[in-house]
Amino acid sequence: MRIAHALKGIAVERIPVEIVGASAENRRPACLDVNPQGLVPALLTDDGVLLTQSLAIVEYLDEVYPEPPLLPLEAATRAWVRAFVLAVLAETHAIVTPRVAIRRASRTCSCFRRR
Ligand SMILES: N[C@@H](CCC(=O)N[C@@H](CS)C(=O)NCC(=O)O)C(=O)O
Repeated sequence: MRIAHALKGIAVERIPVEIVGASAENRRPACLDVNPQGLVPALLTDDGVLLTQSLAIVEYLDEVYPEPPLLPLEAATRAWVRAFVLAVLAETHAIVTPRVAIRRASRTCSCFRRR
């Protein structure tokens, strides 16, 4: 989202949210009031609409601010870019984000727990 904003030349107010460890803010009421999923990024538009999910937000930015376009013109190259995005979002990031990584780590540790 940051890269999309920069490429489009859109100025936004950015509010950092701690998502790791005991000081994680994303599961606290102040953040859950903004995004009940407790995830970042979230984008509040000038019209007061809250958008979530990074791909949906980036596509929204590309539709509302079409220049410069984020996707290449040629169909096969567009497909390559979309495949890369999905590999990161759907297959890689989904298993390393804190809410998932912490559960996976605790499960792995329990395999080696002494009796
Ligand atoms: N599919 C979502 C994933 C959002 C997501 O997992 N964001 C991470 C930070 S990059 C997060 O908020 N993690 C908090 C957590 O796992 O508790 C998207 O693309 O926006």
